[in-house]
Amino acid sequence: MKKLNIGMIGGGFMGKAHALAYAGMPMFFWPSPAIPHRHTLVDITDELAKDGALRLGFENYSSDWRAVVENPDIDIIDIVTPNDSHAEIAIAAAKAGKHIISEKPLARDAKEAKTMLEAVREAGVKHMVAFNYRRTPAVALAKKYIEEGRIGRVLNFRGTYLQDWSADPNSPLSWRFQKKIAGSGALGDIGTHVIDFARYLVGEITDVNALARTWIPERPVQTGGVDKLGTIKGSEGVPKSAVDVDDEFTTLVKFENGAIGSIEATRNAWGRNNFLTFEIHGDKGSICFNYERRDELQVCFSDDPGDAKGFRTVYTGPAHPYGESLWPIPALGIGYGETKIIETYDFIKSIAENTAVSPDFNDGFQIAVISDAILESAEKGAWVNLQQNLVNVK
Ligand code: NAI
Ligand code: SOE
Repeated sequence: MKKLNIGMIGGGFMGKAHALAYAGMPMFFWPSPAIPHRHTLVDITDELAKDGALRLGFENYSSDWRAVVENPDIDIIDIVTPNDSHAEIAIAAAKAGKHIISEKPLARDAKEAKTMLEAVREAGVKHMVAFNYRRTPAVALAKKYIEEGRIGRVLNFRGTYLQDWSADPNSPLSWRFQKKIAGSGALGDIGTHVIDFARYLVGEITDVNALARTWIPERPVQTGGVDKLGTIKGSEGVPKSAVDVDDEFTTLVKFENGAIGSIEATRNAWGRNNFLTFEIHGDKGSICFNYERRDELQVCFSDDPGDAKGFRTVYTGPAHPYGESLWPIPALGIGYGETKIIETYDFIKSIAENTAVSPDFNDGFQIAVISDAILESAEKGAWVNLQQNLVNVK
């Protein structure tokens, strides 16, 4: 069976998730299209890289991503670093002829994302952007129902991503609160997952009208280290520095197919953890999803008998997308790890079988264009048309 050597750049939160997926993928998807081999782990120092390689099961380690990108033994470069290094690593990897999976958001803005898209297109390598939530079986099932016409013509999409890990003003100023590293705040970090849902399930977005706010204008400085997502204690008394990204945004959206809707995201919503949801209304039914109950899809069809009309729960299992390869009966429980395992399977398969995979860097670029338009709209207090923004990204 073909082996594909992985060079993974970054050994933090997503490093763990992707390493788990490389190890677990063949256990679920067998026979596998190819076996991902954890070849080299890169981090910013030899010490961190060595520790990461041991922890995440990589054969080698390095603190020099350029050398790993140039290594002829490496087939795939996996980018799991903060957002400011995605473009430089991806462009070098494409030039070296490596297939690339990059974490989301693809880049800090559309201009940067476009350079990455151009590089992978020119190199003819496979490319994927890691919007893994669309690989939750219940989300893929929603897509199937929509494509089969089960809810008819889609009229409305309401999507949210609400978290509370940054609601405490003492939660530190990690890279996620710095524009030069993250590009944007809640928008790029979590809002982009909802934008991915909207495009995947409904279609292209043409116009946005947004509001954005930074609720906590300064935070205690975090010196180095991975982003602990608000869990570093004892920040009281530590010097503070300015936050220059959004804490929250909300936008109205218009879709190319005539549907309308709204998208919102915040990391300051006390009581919400990973409240990634959508509710979609069609002219023949409705679908509802909440990632915090990710085995479940709520459905209501207009031809349900009158005395039984209302939302009912479909528990995903072997009868549903990806289900046969996962667990033998419904509702045993899909976790975050499984979404990454499915993502890895689809990416490895696209390389082994030379087929297209999505979401790819073009999707990542389109999402960056929409994100830029949301910030522009919030700034201007007016509708922004996406076509105009696509034209402007030269
Ligand atoms: P993190 O802060 O936990 O880890 C980042 C790691 O990259 C650290 O080990 C750091 O030392 C290393 N690093 C930074 N610059 C580097 C460089 N130039 N070369 C080598 N290593 C470098 O960050 P996290 O949470 O893992 O985020 C990484 C990326 O994954 C971000 O783009 C983020 O938006 C995305 N992400 C995606 C998620 C999803 O659900 N798809 C979930 C969490 C993060
Ligand atoms: C923090 O908001 C975070 O880790 C995001 O970066 C991820 O994309 C999201 O899936 C979970 O929360």
